[in-house]
Amino acid sequence: MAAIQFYSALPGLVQLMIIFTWMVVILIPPSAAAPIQITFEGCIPGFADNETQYCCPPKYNGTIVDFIPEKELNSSKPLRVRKALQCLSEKEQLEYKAKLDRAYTILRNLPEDDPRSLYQHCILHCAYGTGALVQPGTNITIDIHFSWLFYPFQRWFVFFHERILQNVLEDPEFSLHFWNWDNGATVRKPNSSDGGCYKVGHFVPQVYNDSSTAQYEAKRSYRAFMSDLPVDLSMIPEERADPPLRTADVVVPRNVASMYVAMMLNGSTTRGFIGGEYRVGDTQVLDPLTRGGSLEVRGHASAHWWVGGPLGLVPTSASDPLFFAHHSNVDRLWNNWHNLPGAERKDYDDPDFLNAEYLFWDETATLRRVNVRDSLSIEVLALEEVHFPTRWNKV
Ligand SMILES: *[C@@H]1O[C@H](CO)[C@@H](O)[C@H](O)[C@H]1NC(C)=O
Ligand SMILES: *[C@@H]1O[C@H](CO)[C@@H](O)[C@H](O)[C@H]1NC(C)=O
Ligand SMILES: *[C@@H]1O[C@H](CO)[C@@H](O)[C@H](O)[C@H]1NC(C)=O
Ligand SMILES: *[C@@H]1O[C@H](CO)[C@@H](O)[C@H](O)[C@H]1NC(C)=O
Ligand SMILES: *[C@@H]1O[C@H](CO)[C@@H](O)[C@H](O)[C@H]1NC(C)=O
Ligand SMILES: *[C@@H]1O[C@H](CO)[C@@H](O)[C@H](O)[C@H]1NC(C)=O
Ligand SMILES: *[C@@H]1O[C@H](CO)[C@@H](O)[C@H](O)[C@H]1NC(C)=O
Ligand SMILES: [Cu+2]
Repeated sequence: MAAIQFYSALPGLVQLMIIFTWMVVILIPPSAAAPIQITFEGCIPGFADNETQYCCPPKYNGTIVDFIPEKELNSSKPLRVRKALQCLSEKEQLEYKAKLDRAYTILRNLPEDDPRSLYQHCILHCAYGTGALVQPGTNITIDIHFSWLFYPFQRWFVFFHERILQNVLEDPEFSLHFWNWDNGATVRKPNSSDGGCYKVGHFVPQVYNDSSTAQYEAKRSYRAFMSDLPVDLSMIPEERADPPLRTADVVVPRNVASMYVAMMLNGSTTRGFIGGEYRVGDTQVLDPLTRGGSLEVRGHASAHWWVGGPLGLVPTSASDPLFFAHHSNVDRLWNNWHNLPGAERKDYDDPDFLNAEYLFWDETATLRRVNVRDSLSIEVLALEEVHFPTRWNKV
């Protein structure tokens, strides 16, 4: 109504021009849709946390090799299992802690320009998350956050990290067990069908909390070291600079509610959970709430901020080994989401989603090209993630 009154107050020619402009806008699509295909060419300094970030991947002289799961992964081998860290037996915890220590000692000691070093993991995450990478032939910066590029990127990142750990450990069965932060159940009884585990998962896993090991990060905030302060999954961005102290009695019900929103309410649709579309020509998204997926912008981001230190900031987060246990859980929850009630809980079938491509370093320091399509089934990636019973779907 207001718009019509606005038009009729204008002289006739202007009215016609406005109508013509609208016709052009309607008849000519803004750009031909195409999937984002990452290249490291043209990498520029990124920007985050009010600072320029220098995180371009190292020069690569080799050939980029497509990673094709059906060709490279042995489908007759038993699937590997990722487990909830707090539910490993004492013996398993000791063995796993020693393995992480061995692997991260190696990754920390590799030369800085070795793509498998922990340092280059951090650089790669920074490049993908601060606008250092650009769309080919343009200055349009790319960010894997706050859109449908997020979960597939993180699944591949954890996947290749796992392969690098397997390689340095010479243990092809090694799996990245997950930090089960969404599990704040305190009243469940031991149950033999889930391995008898009834421990809450909302503290920083003990295997990452031993200062004598290489998976330890001393610069995490004091919260992360406390054994009676559960992770806060419902922080908002404004609380990030100075996280409020929420004690267990307050934070546990808030976490259950937050997970319920992320997985069930806001996560009830593809758009809500996976996040919005992101195609060639689209600009970098900086605002989480415009098109970020529900779990990405809630539980996931909140846990990053709550742990704090390097993990709390995009440019440095992958320098804390806890990153990979955290993202192993995000990966699991994405998988878990498909099995929740509701017909709409499926991934996009849009070709610009399925054909989006990323680049990652593999265990031989070869640059590998992967796509979203191949990330959508964990079985294809030779993984079987534990469907650990959750509480947030019983609110
Ligand atoms: C961002 O950096 C500029 C230049 O260093 C500084 O003037 C400004 O206060 C900073 N802003 C914030 C929010 O920290
Ligand atoms: C790649 O090529 C550049 C220039 O030809 C050379 O300086 C550099 O050492 C090479 N890097 C590797 C890892 O081979
Ligand atoms: C694939 O895995 C099966 C079962 O572990 C094994 O017998 C077979 O040799 C493997 N094949 C290859 C090509 O590695
Ligand atoms: C990118 O930006 C730079 C500096 O503003 C400019 O010189 C260059 O022409 C731009 N390139 C493209 C492809 O737009
Ligand atoms: C034990 O866990 C399984 C799987 O989560 C569930 O189906 C079963 O109802 C549980 N049993 C008891 C006694 O809680
Ligand atoms: C981490 O380790 C410290 C030192 O041993 C201990 O006091 C603290 O309770 C541990 N925190 C957690 C969450 O297990
Ligand atoms: C959840 O959905 C509501 C209503 O659409 C929206 O206002 C809110 O920003 C969403 N929150 C998250 C974390 O996605
Ligand atoms: Cu993250």
